Amino acid sequence: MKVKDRVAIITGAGQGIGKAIAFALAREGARVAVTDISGKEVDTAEEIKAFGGEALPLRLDVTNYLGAQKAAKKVHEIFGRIDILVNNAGVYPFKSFEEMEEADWDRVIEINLKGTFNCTKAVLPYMKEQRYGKIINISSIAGTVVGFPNLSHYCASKAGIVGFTRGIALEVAKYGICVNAVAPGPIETPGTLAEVILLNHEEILRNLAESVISGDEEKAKDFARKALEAGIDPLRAINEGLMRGMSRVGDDFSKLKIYLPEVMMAAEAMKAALSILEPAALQKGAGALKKSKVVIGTITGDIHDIGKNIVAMLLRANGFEVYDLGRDVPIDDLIRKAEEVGADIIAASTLLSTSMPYMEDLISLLKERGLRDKYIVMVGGGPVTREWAASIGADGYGDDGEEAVKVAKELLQRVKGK
Ligand code: B12
Repeated sequence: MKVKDRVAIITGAGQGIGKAIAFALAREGARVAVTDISGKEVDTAEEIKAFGGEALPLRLDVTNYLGAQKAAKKVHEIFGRIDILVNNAGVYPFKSFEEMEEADWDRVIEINLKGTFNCTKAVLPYMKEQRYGKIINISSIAGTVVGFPNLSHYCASKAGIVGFTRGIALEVAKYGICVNAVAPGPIETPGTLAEVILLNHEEILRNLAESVISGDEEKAKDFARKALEAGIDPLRAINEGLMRGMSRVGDDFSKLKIYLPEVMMAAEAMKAALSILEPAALQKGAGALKKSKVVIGTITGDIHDIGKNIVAMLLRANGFEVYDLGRDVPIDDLIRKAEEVGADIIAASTLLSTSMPYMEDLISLLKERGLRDKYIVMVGGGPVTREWAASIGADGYGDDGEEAVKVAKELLQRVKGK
């Protein structure tokens, strides 16, 4: 199509596809009216003018029919005709159908579908009088070929555009007006990228949590990899993904909604994901601190080690040299290892109230052997509280892995001047 000196209106031309179309037409010599609701139409027009094109920026909310009429009138007054209309303005807010409110649905239909009606109606008298016009409606493969999850309103609007195009094309052909629709596939634009990134991150974190809840090791590994690929901080994947799932498992277990086998499966799934996230977390934090040594273990009688492993991992990620003795560790072993490696900190974890007294025993034994002042003792885990930790004379406590690291660093500086 030769477009030199033709006058084109492009809606939603502030960015993405609309902006690209405006540029393409202007490059071919068309005079373009670039409209948008965002204010970015001014930038588009400036950029077009900068390479010698002719552009008129117009603020337009396509859902407002009177506004569309005014815009068409202005374009006609300034350029003397309207040859081309590209109905491009559209939104695509990702939302599952279950979460979708009536207002979400209405907004997408109003902008994408009714906006197309409004602008077409507004330019028609001019095109009819000229007995010439090209109207191009931007549909999508989402309205013609495939469905997209979390975009049912968008799919409906784009399918509506196709139906509208087919109907009106037959009515106005007699005036020399040609109406068509194009249905692009996914195109990387600033708008789609922002939505996709947000959606991806949330989706990945949700899937990580779900993989733990359902005890699905393969899914856990798969989404741990996806989290890294999508650029999610591994610690965020652990805290906002895996831990969220594990806390739900804990709740369900205490309410007897699930039983031990399910908890074991959840634990395995969490470990599988951690095996992928841990190296990435370590890589990120490596070398952040001058070497200090920590001996850590889950104390006598307790085999819970997920929380302890996370604490150990975060300490490593922050530059500590960590000696992890595993689970169900006798207090004597903790002390012996600390002596052997010249540790700064002994860290004990437990999730069982029945194992908590061994933490107190650890401190008594250190005193008995005249070693109490040699080591910083930190305790933590489900039933352990700050108050209880203080009451047994521990030096530090942490609610979670991040606090454990923070407290370890503070204590090292305060007590050992490191
Ligand atoms: C997973 C799990 C298991 C798994 C453990 C797998 C594994 N390898 O760890 C399995 C299925 C094996 C298991 C077994 C049992 N479990 Co269990 N289990 C859980 C569950 C659901 C989640 C624990 C978990 O991993 N949480 C996630 C981690 C990341 O959190 P966290 O451990 O709290 O760690 C964080 C902080 O506490 C802190 N932290 C942890 N350690 C340390 C250390 C230091 C120094 C510091 C500073 C901080 C710190 O940082 C961590 C990271 O942010 C909890 C319920 C719950 N809501 O906690 C029950 C729970 C701990 N289990 C419980 C019980 C009773 C058992 C069994 C006795 C059941 C049975 N009848 O056999 C056995 C234990 C047998 C034994 N001898 O140890 C009870 C404990 C009750 C109590 N207070 O004593 C709980 C609370 C469930 C309940 N509501 O009844 N369990």
